Amino acid sequence: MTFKTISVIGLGYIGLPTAAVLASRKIKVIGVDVNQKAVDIINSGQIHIVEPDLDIVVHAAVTEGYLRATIRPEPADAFLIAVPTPFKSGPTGDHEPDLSYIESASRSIAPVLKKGDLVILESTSPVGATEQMADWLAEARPDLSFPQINGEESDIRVAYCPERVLPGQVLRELIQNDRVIGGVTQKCSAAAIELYKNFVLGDCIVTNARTAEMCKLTENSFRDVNIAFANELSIIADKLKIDVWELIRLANRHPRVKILQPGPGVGGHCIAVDPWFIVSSAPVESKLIKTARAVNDSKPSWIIYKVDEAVASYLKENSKESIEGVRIVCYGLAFKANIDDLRESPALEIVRQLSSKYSKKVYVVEPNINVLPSTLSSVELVALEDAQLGDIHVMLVDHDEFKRIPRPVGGYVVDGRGVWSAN
Ligand code: SAJ
Repeated sequence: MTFKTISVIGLGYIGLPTAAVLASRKIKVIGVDVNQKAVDIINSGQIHIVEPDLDIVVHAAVTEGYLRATIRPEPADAFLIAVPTPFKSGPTGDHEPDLSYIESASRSIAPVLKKGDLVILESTSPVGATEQMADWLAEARPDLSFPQINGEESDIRVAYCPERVLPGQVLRELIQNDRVIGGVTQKCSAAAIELYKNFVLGDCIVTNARTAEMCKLTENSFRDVNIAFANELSIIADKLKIDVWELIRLANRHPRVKILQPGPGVGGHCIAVDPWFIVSSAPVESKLIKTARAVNDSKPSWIIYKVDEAVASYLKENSKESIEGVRIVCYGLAFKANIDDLRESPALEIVRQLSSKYSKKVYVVEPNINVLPSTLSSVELVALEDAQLGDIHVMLVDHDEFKRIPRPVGGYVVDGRGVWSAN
């Protein structure tokens, strides 16, 4: 089976790099997105998201004629679905996965499906989503046979293959990471392997769709639980007057201990979301996973509490100062180091809350952005060189630029990332 034309549905942080990499292998790629603006930007050879080097690959793919974007699905030999799976909104939707984007993507490709086509779901999904997607396709196309009903002899092949790339390193990891391939049948897996082998240098390991879905959720939950351990440890260490960064460095000298780094909370659109998909499928059984979420979600409030403590100490020491005069400088807004992505960023939330508490006296240094989001209207964006004006210094993101500056002298420090840890 050769794939002459591959369609990627959803041209976001995963879909666009995947489409561009496939096109760079001289395969005709049709990218589909409901956002006309994104489609126009891509067709002009540019990109609407931030990811190192992606602009170069997309520009080459579009100008060489291998990648084209559209809002309406067209016939292809394979369809790769990479659309969001957010939480349901509304009072009953708390932390329940919303599969409506997958449903509408499936229903939009159904009319152009033909015998022999492969459909792969890449979106992070709760267990059972691939079977559900295959059912939506079958419902829309009763004239075609599908593997969940007709097994190996089906007209259409269906598989789940989660993306596992790290934002900031997407192009490298897309090619080098191993892929877990969960076909609905073995022939479905074999077809999916053939597709990925066009650009994946890592191993393609076969399992069933449910295990592949759970594998992706497990990876991100593993990280969340381990970060929660580090975050809890940081609060315990603070209470016991121990430097948690030194403590972790020492404990990690043990050959079988590898503690992650505490921070101001867990941000981004994956690690703070995906564990809930396990919890919603097995709420009674997922005790540890649920607790880890609570620990990580509570960390921003703890940082704010530490800032309040620092402000109180500062005012005690400087009795002539008033609370209105205290200047708080926050370092970083992004959800992690060396990126400009503010989505679900704990740093952003901390700065927002501090600015409503200590109005007009909160400053932020964020070398990766030029304009502050509208939620921070009373916050001032300042250059790193101006940061010394602060009375309280709050380290929120370990950007490389911040690692190069010494711990501020004469001010109070709340170091949420261990950048200024003594050892
Ligand atoms: N964080 C810590 N301490 C750490 C590591 C991370 O506080 O020791 C924080 C970060 O600051 C950030 C959050 O966790 O706020 C998430 O950052 P991350 O680098 O752990 O992960 P993401 O969200 O950028 O990407 C993750 C990756 N998953 C794993 O490493 C298991 C990536 O491989 C996935 O493809 C991605 O989620 C995804 O799309 O699901």
